[in-house]
Amino acid sequence: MKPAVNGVRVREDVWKLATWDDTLLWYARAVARMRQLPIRNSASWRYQAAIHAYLRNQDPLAAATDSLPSLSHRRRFWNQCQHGSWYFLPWHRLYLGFFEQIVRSHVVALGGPDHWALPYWNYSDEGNPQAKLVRREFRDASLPDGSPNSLADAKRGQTPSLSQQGRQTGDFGIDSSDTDLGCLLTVPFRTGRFGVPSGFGGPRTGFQHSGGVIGDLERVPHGSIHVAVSGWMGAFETAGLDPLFWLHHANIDRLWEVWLGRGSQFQNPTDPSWGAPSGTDFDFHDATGAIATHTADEVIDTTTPLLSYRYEDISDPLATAGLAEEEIIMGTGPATLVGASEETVRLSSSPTTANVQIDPTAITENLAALAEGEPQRIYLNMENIVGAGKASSYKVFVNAPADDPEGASHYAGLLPMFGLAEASRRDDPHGGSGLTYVLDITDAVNRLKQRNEWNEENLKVTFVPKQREQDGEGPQVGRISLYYR
Ligand SMILES: [Cu+2]
Repeated sequence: MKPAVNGVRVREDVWKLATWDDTLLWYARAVARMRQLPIRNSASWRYQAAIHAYLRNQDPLAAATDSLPSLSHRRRFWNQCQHGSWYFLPWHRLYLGFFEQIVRSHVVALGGPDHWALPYWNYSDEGNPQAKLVRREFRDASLPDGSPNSLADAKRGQTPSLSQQGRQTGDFGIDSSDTDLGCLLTVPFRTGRFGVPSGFGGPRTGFQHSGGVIGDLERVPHGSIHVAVSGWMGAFETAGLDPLFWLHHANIDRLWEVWLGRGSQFQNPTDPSWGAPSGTDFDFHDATGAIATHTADEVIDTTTPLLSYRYEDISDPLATAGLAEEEIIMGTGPATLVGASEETVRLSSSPTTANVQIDPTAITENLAALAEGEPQRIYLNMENIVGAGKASSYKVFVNAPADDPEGASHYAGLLPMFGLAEASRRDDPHGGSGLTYVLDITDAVNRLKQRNEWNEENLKVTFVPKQREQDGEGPQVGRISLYYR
């Protein structure tokens, strides 16, 4: 555990800690204490998870003796997590900040150090061959002193075999499609236009649980890691019950700092409804149980007394890979719909292919409307995806031949279905419009053109499930559309 400097604590890379470092040992002790507190207590483990989402009939820790807070209290403080929204990053930053403060108060009450800070899990670290594994401190049945290990007390794994393998080796099947940062760090915070990717931080929305177009960071690695770890991590209402959730989100929060640090062109929204004291209020409880209300503009600097942390490492992974490109790659011209699927598409546990008719005239018209020298970019939209059941991830391929549905040169991106059931429930605070994803497929299309595998009038889209053992019906994609800009 690194010391605090001027009251600013250090969130450390979990893979750089020694086995059962104090950071992990005190986390385990505090979680065990929090698990003992009743769900009504805002400093309890279950209350903290319920802030993200809570469904009584999905609560794996529900007990007949539970006494829930009042309905009005739950409406204000529970089911608050922000997804498909430009509030995704600031809301989760505050959520983690107060969680960290609460854990620390338990650590101190148990006799531990008051510079305890949440570690982060950098599964995208190319320099660490173990980066994608879950550390043994989250799997061991007991602490070094023999007492039960609360960090291992969670349900994980996409399938029974992955669950068992993961428990033994830490390998839950996370691969580079889940952790690849791709062009994530080269996109602007948001673009706010239909048909184009919603940017690094998510689209402009009101305060909302889910429903908007999923931002690039929220898709991969955020959603993909939720789905890959699966179990409690695989659904909004149980995610916060897994001690790993908080290390995952610390890394997502860290990537925000990495992105901002890449250059002055990487900027947070300046819109007052996002970044001003008059912006949307987020309500939490601090470690004393007092109500704490804050806005996005208060969390931009993590070193102020409100948050008082910094990350051990926010170096630019693109610079390390010799790929420092300072260009922001989304254009500003008009987005043009050039084609859409005729019917809904039902995904399943085997590859599914759908066709999108393209209107070549619309592509030419879009090109003419672009500014001189502005490159035309191509966006594949998967709109209003709905479904129930366990979330899985689908790999998307364009114009893949039937005998090689997963050829690397046809790969367009990953669709993690994290939040699918939540976004599909009409009777829920989560919406009913489903998930909408947008992939930038410009590079994939250019590769196809070079190999003469591009068809001006038809696009073939193939969805390959990452986990084949899933059962039941897969999600339904409302419409697949193609936009040029
Ligand atoms: Cu999350």
